[in-house]
Amino acid sequence: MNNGHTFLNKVLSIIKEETEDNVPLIQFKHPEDLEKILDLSVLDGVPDDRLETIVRQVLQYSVKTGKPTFRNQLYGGTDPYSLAGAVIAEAFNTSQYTFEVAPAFTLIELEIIRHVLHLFGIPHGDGIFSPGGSVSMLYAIVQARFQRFPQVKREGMWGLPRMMIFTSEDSHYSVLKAAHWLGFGTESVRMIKTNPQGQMLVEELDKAIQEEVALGRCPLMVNATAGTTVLGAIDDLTAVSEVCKRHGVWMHVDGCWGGSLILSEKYRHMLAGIERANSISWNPHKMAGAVLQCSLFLVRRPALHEANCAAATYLFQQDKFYTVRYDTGDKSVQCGRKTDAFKLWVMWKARGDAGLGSLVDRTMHIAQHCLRAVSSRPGFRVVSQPLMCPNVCFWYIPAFMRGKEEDEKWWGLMHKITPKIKELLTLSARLMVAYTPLRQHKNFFRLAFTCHPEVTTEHVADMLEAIEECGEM
Ligand code: ABU
Repeated sequence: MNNGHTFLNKVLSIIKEETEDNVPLIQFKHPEDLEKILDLSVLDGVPDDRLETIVRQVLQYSVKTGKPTFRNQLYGGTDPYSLAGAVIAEAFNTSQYTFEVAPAFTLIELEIIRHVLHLFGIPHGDGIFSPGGSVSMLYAIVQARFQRFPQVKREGMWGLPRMMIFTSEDSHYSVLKAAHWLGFGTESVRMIKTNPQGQMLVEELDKAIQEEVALGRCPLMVNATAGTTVLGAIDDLTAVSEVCKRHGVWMHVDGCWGGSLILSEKYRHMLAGIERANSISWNPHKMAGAVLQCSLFLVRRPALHEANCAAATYLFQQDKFYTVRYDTGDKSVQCGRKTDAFKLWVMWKARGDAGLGSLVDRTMHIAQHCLRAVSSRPGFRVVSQPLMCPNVCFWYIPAFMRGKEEDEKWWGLMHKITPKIKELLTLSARLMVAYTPLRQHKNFFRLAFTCHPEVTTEHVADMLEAIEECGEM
């Protein structure tokens, strides 16, 4: 007989068994083949023992993102305390909109926001957990627009001047998506050139703003990046802030990736100038190892409620029996909202500032080690240095291509070889690593390191050896 509770009790042991050390990183199957293997149809119910077999199969073909060799994205190596928080948060299944349904979780979110605002140097601001960096980008633009044109909330964009957003060519694509979604149009985004390390050219930014003003347009927001997705570049935030101040433009810092450096006494100087921002986004689910999704949007001027509230009377009644300012949900664009702060709070509570800081230090140390190894190993060529975040980007040049003229044909081949090596690495389950072209650069690898205490320098050596071996097949 089926019993959901008995099934639930088994789940932790299933997860443990399916993520044992001897389980491969991935058993890759092409979608058409995987579709045939998995019993996906939900038309007819199945007995619990059959369900267990199917669930185990799902896990068998899922990527084990906690393994040191999962270096495919900017997350991986989940913090066990955060995972404990996530399990509890899911089990208690509540929404973060009102104090009455999430009393302790509400106070926890407020405490984390208070602490994080303090760390970023904007102690009088406000914040909200959002579903990810792209939604935080929407928040940033909405806040910038509301501060400049508060009537936009009632009247929309009718009658407003054409507003422009500035961001670097290496910045995250969420700027373009947000420009579309919010009615600016992607042509209202000015992409500013970067230097070879991936930092926005601040003189170009200044020039672009002046050009837009001369055209009668309204420069609304500059998005500076602290940790670009590929190279991990951190814009010169102080210089950007001066340009923003001179032109009266909102400064947002997309610190989704690099924002975690704020946890480290040794590396937080890399974020100098972030305390001048009007708004900041930070994803602890990336470098810091919190469970997805755990993402924060912070704003200097506490106008989140004013900008976003819709005052639904069935939910945010003003005559409740407790202090209604603890009903924080109307600051959000969401109605139902997960208790994501708890996943961060549990790990922070267990590790403290110092513990999280040393995890970041260790991560940067491993990345520096990897960069040195890549720089000195035959066949490897670094794309960009010095490191600002723990991203190590490089090409692997197979032996037969070395010492040849690096003309267009040569680079054309390099462009094809990098994804081929990735395919071999994935199929052999030795390493999952990202690759990408960037600006004039043909496809190269990005090894990004996150706060994963089990990743060692030996793992780094194994990863490079795996790339080498697959590159010579
Ligand atoms: N913001 C998305 C990052 C994607 C990646 O992990 O490369």
